[in-house]
Amino acid sequence: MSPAMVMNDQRREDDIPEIQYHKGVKHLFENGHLQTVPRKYILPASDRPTTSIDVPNNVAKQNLQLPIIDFADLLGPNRPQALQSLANACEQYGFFQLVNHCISDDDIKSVIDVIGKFFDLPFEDRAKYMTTDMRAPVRYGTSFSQTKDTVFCWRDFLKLMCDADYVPHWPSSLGDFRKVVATYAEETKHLFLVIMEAILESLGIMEASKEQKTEEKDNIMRDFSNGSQMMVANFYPTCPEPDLTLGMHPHSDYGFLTLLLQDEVEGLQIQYQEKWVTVQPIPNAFVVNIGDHLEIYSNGKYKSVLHRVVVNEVKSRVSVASLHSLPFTCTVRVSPKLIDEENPKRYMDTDFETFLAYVSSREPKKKDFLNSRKLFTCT
Ligand SMILES: O=C(O)CCC(=O)C(=O)O
Repeated sequence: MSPAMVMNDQRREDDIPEIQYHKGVKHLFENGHLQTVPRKYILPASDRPTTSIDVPNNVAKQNLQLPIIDFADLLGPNRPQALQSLANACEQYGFFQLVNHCISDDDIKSVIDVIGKFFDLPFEDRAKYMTTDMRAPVRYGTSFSQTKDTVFCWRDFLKLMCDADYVPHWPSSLGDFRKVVATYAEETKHLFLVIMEAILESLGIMEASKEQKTEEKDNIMRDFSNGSQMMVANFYPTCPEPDLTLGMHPHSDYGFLTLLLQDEVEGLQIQYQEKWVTVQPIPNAFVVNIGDHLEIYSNGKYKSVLHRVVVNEVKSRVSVASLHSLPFTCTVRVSPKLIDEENPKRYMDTDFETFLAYVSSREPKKKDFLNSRKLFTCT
């Protein structure tokens, strides 16, 4: 350890009572505790975002230009080419950026603003929504899994279940919060349904001609219409020593697709060709990624990809992820159309209860849950 590191370690604020960490990073920040990163957030050297050991090996210096899918092309005469680009993006990256969608810049600005206002509320007002109950319609919290993480993430979050029945539970003290977020939830659900239909077509679940509907496609699209949607708003405060910690640890998302809105501040990194690469924000575009459920449903053709969030010293960051899947009560299974002699069924059936039981029983790590559903080791 260098003399500078020893000095830094000596002045580290370690007399913070554990309970303070559970109030969130923003609260610590507001209470002036953050001249250095407290030990609670310091990752082992091998897991840090940049270390002198791993820079040449697994951290790419340049940002990654993800494939871009033009939403209008999915709906018009260019659909066949757009489907091909979509299939390539899903197979090669598990991520793409969606542009030219029908959500207005004003609606996007309003949702980022209103989420920012929530995080700006006095701690006591935010704290009303603090719970470790993963089924709560509204959940304010910190880190990734607050009850299980040994090292905390530099992130606070607000999770909202998005069924219309849940909206009356959402924060009410912020003027038009409910209206703005409910409108945004409906709009992202529409995007999800259009993209999901295109993905089914790209997988051969639905034939190229709209007239040739298949029963499987009709059933699953009906389930998606009634499906689960969870909104996760993330707030990453500025960090005095961003090389020691992460805003979010490497993870994959549990659902079929996640539609992520990020503000103009970089932070999202995805694993691509065994390197961590930064996703360059495009104003008002959605970063869309494959979740574990779609990896299962597609029998591993489209894979969920590990991603993480780095923080910085200069600017706080806000992102809003909209996670979509089947209804919480439905079983997720491999599509029978994607099983044959060459491609035997690779994943066990699963459901939301199994996922909750799994993540409640251990520290969530990387793609552990998905790996626990594999029937045999597959690439
Ligand atoms: O903030 C981001 O860019 C990513 C958020 C994320 O991965 C998540 O909410 O699961």
